[in-house]
Amino acid sequence: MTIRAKLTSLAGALAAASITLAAHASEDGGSDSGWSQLNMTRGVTEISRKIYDLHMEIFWVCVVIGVIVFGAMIWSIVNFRKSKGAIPDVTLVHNTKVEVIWTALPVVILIAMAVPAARTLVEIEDTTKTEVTIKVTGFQWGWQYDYLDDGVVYYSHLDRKSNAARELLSGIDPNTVPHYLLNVDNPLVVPVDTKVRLLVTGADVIHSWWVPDFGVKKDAIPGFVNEAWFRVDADKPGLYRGQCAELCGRDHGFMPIVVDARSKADFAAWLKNTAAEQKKAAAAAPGATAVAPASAAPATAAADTTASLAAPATAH
Ligand SMILES: [Cu+2]
Repeated sequence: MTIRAKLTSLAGALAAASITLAAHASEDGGSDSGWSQLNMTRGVTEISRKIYDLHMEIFWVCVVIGVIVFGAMIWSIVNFRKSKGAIPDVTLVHNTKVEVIWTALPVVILIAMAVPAARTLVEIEDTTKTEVTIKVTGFQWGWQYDYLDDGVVYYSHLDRKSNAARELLSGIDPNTVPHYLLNVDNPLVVPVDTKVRLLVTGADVIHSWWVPDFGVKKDAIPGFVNEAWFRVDADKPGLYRGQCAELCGRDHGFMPIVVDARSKADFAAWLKNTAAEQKKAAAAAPGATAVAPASAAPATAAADTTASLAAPATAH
């Protein structure tokens, strides 16, 4: 086969493949399947959309540059090849005019990209005027959410069904588990249309709190408090999912994040109820916080330990 014939058949195969893919994409249509899954999500916050738009802007700048540069290269290679009798043109070597153009043009392009990028970055970092503050602590392996102003604290772990199915030789088909490895027992509850600030830290190693729909990915580093914020669109309450995005040890893949965005009224009611429940539980079992260390005590303290362990159970 000649090179030309090979290239023709390769081009034909590529065209066929892209037509098939395009057909699939139009079949899927939806925003979270097909081609769109290859791209960033537009998300449900103003910032996530700004990040998306910025990403697309820069993407198209790169596409245009790529097409022009590779187009010029391929065109020159094909049209000025030796077999066509091309003779090297040495006038472009150290041509001041050309050098000025190919230095100035990239500078202009870079500045044009830096301006919108910096604007979005400044907005991402602006944690002023927040209405709800939640401390998020990553640990091996799960998350703790602490509503600093309301005294509500709880842990969020991988849900029981996923946890059972993921065990080696569990015999459970993961396809039968809804949202396998992406469900938690206690989601983070937040109000919509409210500027929620997260104070993100780590208890043991570095984790990263990542919810793509909010455009938030923040490292949870022991000894540091990182800030992030989001405001979910008023008309977009619902469940949003994410994962730990920093390899943090054996069960890194088993500490998903679920955010339950509720209407302001629902959130206020939930917060009030949960605060009251936690207060009641704490009052019923004043030694509850001592349970963990006590259970590790030597056998002589066994009777005492059993008593304090039993207390929180009766509270429910
Ligand atoms: Cu982690």
